Amino acid sequence: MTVNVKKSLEEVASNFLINGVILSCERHGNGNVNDTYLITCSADGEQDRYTLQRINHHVFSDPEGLMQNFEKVTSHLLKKSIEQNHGKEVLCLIPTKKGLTFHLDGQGNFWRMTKFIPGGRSFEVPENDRHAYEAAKSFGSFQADLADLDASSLVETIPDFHNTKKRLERLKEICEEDPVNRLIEVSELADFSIQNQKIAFTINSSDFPTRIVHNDTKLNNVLLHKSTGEGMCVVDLDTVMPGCALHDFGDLVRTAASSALEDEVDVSKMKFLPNRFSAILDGYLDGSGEMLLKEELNALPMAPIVITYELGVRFLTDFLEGDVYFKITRENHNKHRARAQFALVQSMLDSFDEMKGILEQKLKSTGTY
Ligand code: GN1
Ligand code: MG
Repeated sequence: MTVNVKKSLEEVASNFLINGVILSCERHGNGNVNDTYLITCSADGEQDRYTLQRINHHVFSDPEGLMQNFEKVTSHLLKKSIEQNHGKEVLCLIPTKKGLTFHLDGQGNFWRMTKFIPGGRSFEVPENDRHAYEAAKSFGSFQADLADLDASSLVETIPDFHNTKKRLERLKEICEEDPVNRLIEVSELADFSIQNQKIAFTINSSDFPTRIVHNDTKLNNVLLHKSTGEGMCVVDLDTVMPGCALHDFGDLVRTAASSALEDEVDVSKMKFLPNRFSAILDGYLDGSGEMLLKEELNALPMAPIVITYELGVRFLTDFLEGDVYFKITRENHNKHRARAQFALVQSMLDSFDEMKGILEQKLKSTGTY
């Protein structure tokens, strides 16, 4: 980070109600959309840390609505945490000196700050089944805790976010246009998406209850305790809005029950891990309690296939558009991501009967069927 960038970040940070002198400012996390920084301050001989984020307003067109959601959701979660005394952390917003939840800088960028949560760590891959279980339990109880918040009070921060059919339509359009002449490089991936297009029609949100869900439940969007592995805090709340519980379950399976990272170049390494799926299922069912209806439970094995296919379609679309949405850190990054996702879809399809069997066994043993 250059001295000038550091200076301008310190200038942004100084608009928030923080104590003391800013000691350092570093890039933080691996988000593909927003920019995140860790700010360390010194006050009265102690060090305080904060997370500063620039909201990507090209992706989130209504940052003010988004911040209203953020406030409503975190206040509700905090109330639940106090009532239930469950000891889980909730993201805590630091207001600006003007008393607002965000700071708008001179270039039209929206910034927010939260207290840094010490002791937590985010993982790209679970180190063991316990991590997978704990992450799933955290997302399950996140949904359950929000079940009594009025969904209609939240803004839809990205319309049609998990409308897989629309995502596929967009891919088809961009294949027709091929604006940066890249289709020739990914024709096999485009073929895969068409040959498997029925996946996009299997889970329609309108066939399931509308719930407040997270919508971006990658493993790295939950903090686990760095030594015990216990779920500590669900983070990255920008897409929390009315939606379908199945997408949250599916996206966690996509990222936590695969043998390689979502952008793995060597696709022979990309395999679905049924044991991890089983641990995620246990955690999710324990966390969400009695909340899920029978039709939601029955669709759980299909959900990871849908969301992994959807991500493959989104990455491929972005590659064909010229890398305009997801941050890339290397050439062909979105192509590699799409290829890895479709390899994972294939591996999940091969294991679909096994997934259904695992679910059936669990529901039988808990007397749910
Ligand atoms: C983005 O920013 P991050 O990494 O938490 C994206 C998700 C994708 C994910 C894929 C708002 O999430 O939908 O699943 O990348 N977020 C948005 O890595 O599009
Ligand atoms: Mg994130």
